[in-house]
Amino acid sequence: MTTFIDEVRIFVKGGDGGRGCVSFRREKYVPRGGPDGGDGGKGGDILFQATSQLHTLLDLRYHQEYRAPRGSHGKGKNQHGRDGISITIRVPVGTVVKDPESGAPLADLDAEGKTYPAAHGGRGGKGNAHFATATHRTPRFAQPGESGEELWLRLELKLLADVGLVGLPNAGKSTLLSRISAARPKIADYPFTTLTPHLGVVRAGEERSFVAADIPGLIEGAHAGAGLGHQFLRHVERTQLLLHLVDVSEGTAENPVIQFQLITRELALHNPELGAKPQRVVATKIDAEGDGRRRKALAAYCRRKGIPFHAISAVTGKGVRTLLRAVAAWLAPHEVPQRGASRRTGPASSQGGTLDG
Ligand SMILES: Nc1nc2c(ncn2[C@@H]2O[C@H](COP(=O)(O)OP(=O)(O)OP(=O)(O)O)[C@@H](O)[C@H]2O)c(=O)[nH]1
Ligand SMILES: [Mg+2]
Repeated sequence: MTTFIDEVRIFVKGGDGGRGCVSFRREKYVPRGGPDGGDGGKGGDILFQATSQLHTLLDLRYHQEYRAPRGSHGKGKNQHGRDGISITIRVPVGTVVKDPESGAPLADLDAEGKTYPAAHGGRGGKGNAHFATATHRTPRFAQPGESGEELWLRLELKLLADVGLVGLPNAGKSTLLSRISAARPKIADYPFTTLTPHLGVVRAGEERSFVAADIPGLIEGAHAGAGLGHQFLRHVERTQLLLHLVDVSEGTAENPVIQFQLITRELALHNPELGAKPQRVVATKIDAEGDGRRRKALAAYCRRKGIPFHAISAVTGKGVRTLLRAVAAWLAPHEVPQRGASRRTGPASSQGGTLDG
C-alpha cells in the first residue's frame, strides 16, 4: 500500500543561559564584602508534544522556526536569574522526529501526550559567589551562560485519509482535490485519468485540516475487478466519510441518480462496510449544468433518502467552501481516537508554540 507522508523541516533553538553576575556585598561599615554575584537562569527548552487534536503537519509549514527565550542574567545579592520559559510545539499523534541529514529517527510521538525535548536551553552561568576560595576572596569574574542547542529537524507523519472522494471516472474528483489542497493529481477530459490515489491536506477553516483521498474512478463491475478503482478502495475503507461525486453537467448521457446507485452498489459489493459508510453526495460541474435538471433530480433523490447533498463547481469554486465547512463540522464530533497516524478527538486547535512553564 502506498504510504503518504506529510513532511516538514523546522529549525529549533533552545534559549541561551543567562550570564552569571560579578558583584560584591556592600554593607554599612564593611569596606569590602565578599562576592555575591548570582547565577544566570537556564534558557527555555523546545519540546514536541503529541496531541490527537491535530491531524496534519500543515500548520508547521507556516511556522518553521522556534526559538525559546533566554534565561535572565544573575544579579547581586546572590539573586538567581529567572529561567527562560519552554516552548511546547504540538504535533499530531504519529509524528516521527528525524535527523534531516541521516534520516535517523530521534523520537516517535506515537501516543497522546508523549513529549520529546528537541532542543535544550543553555545552562545559566555561575555568578562570582561560586568562585571565592580561601586564597582568592574577590573573584572578579563569572561564567557566561551556555548557548541553547540549535538544530534543524525533519518531522514526518504518515497520513491516513479522513475523507474519500469516490465516483465515476471523469466526475471531477481530481479537480476538486486540486482546488482544495496542494495535491496536483492529473486532470483530463477522459475517464481513468487518475491511475493511483492522491492524498491532499485540506484546510477547511482557520483551525482545522483534514486529509482527502482521490482514487481512480469506479465503474460497473469494480467490485469484481473491472477498471482500476477497486485496487484502491482500501484507501477509502478506513476513511470516516465518503464524498460521492456525481457529474451533473449538461450533456452527460446517464441519469445522475442511476450513476449514483451504480457506484453505491459497487462499494457495497466490494465491502459491505464501505457501502454503509457515512456519505455525502456532491453534484459537480454546476457551472455547466444547463437548465439544472440533472442536479435537481439528484437533489430530490437525496432528500428522499436522507443523504446530505451539495452542489459545487470546482472550476468557479461555487459551493466548495460550504462543502468543506460541512465536512469539517461533520468530522469533529465523529472523531474516534486511534493509535498511530490516525487520531483525533476534537476540533484542531491552533499550533505554533504554546507557551508553558
Ligand atoms: N465545467 C467544469 N468541468 C469540470 C469541473 N470539474 C472537473 N471538470 C472537468 O471534468 C474532467 C474530468 O475531471 P477530473 O477531475 O480529471 O475527473 P476525475 O473524477 O478525477 O476522473 P478520473 O481520474 O478519470 O476518475 C476534466 O476535463 C475537468 O476539467 C467543474 O467544476 N466544471
Ligand atoms: Mg482523477
